[in-house]
Amino acid sequence: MKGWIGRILRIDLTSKTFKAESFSEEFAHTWVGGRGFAAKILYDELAPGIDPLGPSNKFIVALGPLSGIPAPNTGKALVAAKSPSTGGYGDGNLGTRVALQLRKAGYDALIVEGKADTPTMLVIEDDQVGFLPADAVWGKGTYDTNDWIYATYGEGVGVLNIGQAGENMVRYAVVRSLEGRAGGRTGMGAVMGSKMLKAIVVKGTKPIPQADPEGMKAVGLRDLREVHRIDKESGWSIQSTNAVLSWCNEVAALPVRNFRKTSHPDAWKVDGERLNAARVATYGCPNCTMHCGIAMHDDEGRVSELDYENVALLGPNLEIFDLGQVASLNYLCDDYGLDTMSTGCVLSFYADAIDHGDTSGDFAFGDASAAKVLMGMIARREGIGDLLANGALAAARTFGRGSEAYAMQIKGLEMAAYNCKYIPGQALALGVSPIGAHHKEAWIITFELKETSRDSYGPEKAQKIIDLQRIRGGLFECVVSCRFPWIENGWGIEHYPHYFKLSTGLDWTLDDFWTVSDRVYALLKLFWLREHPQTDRTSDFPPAVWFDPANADTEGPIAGRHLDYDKYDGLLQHYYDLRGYDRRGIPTRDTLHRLGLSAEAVSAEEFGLLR
Ligand code: PTT
Ligand code: SF4
Repeated sequence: MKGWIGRILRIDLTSKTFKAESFSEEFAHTWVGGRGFAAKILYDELAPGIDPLGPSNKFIVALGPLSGIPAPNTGKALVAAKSPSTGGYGDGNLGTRVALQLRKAGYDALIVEGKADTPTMLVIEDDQVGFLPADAVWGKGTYDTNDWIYATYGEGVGVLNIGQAGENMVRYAVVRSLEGRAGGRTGMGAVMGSKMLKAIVVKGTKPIPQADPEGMKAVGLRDLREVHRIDKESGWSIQSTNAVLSWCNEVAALPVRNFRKTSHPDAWKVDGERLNAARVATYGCPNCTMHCGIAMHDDEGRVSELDYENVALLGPNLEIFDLGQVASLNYLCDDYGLDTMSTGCVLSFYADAIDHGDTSGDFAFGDASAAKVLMGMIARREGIGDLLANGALAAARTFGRGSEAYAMQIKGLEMAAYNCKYIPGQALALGVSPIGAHHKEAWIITFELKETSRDSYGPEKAQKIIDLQRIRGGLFECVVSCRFPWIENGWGIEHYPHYFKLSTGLDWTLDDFWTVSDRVYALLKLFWLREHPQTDRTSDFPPAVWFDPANADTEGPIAGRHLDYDKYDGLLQHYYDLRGYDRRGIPTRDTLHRLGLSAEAVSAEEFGLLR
């Protein structure tokens, strides 16, 4: 087999044993890699109803046939498990040298099972796996942990690690990699923590088998240079992801004050121009020539790397417009290993609930000092932090009094930084994301506002979401490569089947990838249904507040407007029809058979899930 190594490393933390397992060509061709591998393994191997924070959950690092090869932006890895924040399948994609080192060690994926009885660090060096004590770094933040690992094993190793939030099983704890950023906003850091797994260190020395290594090198190096040239020409990396902040403010799509407002006159203070002006360093993932990570000094002089999502949800969403303070909140999230996005939404929900008298507490919008204290309490699960560590939905269910309506989450995962009060297509894209309210699956907002009408609930939006899901949540998450060259700099999607051919020798069309993508999405739906048998289409709805006339803007471009419940329901139905799902949003028997999921259909029948 070329392109894939054909081996998965399975590690049991309970018995401190490991083994390499082979997989078939058929498995590789059916699931490709990354999300495809992780979804299939978790669906097959996890018993329904297991506790995501118990020893029966499995933590997976999955790579794809493009991981680590010399093609643009291939230094990414997918981390996956049953999600402690949604109870469904969860994953995240982060830049890390592990993407290269694990493949060079001879594996396409890693499955970590069981639970260690003391804090543990896994050290994988080619065929060897060490189970080492992690006492020296347990209780420490991700920066100190990473420094300690680099000092011990050298700077070239791949590292995934967690901070105090992961150790204390905060349900939105991330996995960190200082060679990239943070991944697994669906609580993958908490899953590592539940296994007492502080870090994974990987070093490999073997070549990655490729069908045409010389061709790959020539094309890949040429394209790495070309992507760099295009990026310099477009100037995208000057402001990187935060370029979108001023646009969102302009078009009334910015989350402000727990998404109550859609713009703010002070938003310019935290926009891409200000971030670029404050830049003290530029970071990039391995194998990348776009280097989009902009870092600045926070108000305490620490270096903090900021993206749009982090700025919008820790800044305007909390009504904090001092970039140094936002950088400081971001730094703390990175160090504790908290997801910036969920943390921003949980804190804004808490401030809103106090404001509305639905709970009491000492926190208000605009109070950066109190936000910092609360973050520490969440990471350590102290006081009110223990409840907030379970996420906005759990807190709302405790506060009651109708506060669930403004807990900004879908399926239990807190909202991405797009205020869709009156953006039906993007609201649907977040609603039908299989992992909860993450923008990674479909970012339709620019198409919606620039190429169609904001007022439309037409099927063209449902189709566009599927088109984007196939590329973003399907192709990029399965071959495992960063999507930014394509999305931000227009690097043609047709390059990817070409890289795939050079790597695997297979002559696939984009349609072949769309089939794999549809298969993976259908399987994720079955996974969701198995864990939530009472599910209905309302699990694909955004929070009630977006439908509430009382919450409509009072001024600006969308004054008096809000989402229409029945029309949203109609748009959702277009999406189900196009995907071949039933009225509950579950793939029909015919769809499952068409996608080659007959075996999964049988098991779904056994669980009584199909109607
Ligand atoms: C991603 C989510 C994002 S998406 C951001 S900013 W973004 C936040 N970053 C965080 C952070 O930083 N620190 C922290 N403690 N928590 C954070 N939570 C948030 O996590 C990310 C880039 C970005 S920056 C994006 S959009 C693209 N995402 C990709 C993706 O999902 N798949 C893919 N094939 N390519 C992608 N390219 C881009 O990568 P999650 P990363 Mg992360 C400091 O993984 O769980 O999906 O959360 O991946 O290495 O951090 O790179 O405006
Ligand atoms: Fe990482 Fe940004 Fe490069 Fe993508 S474009 S690989 S997120 S540095």
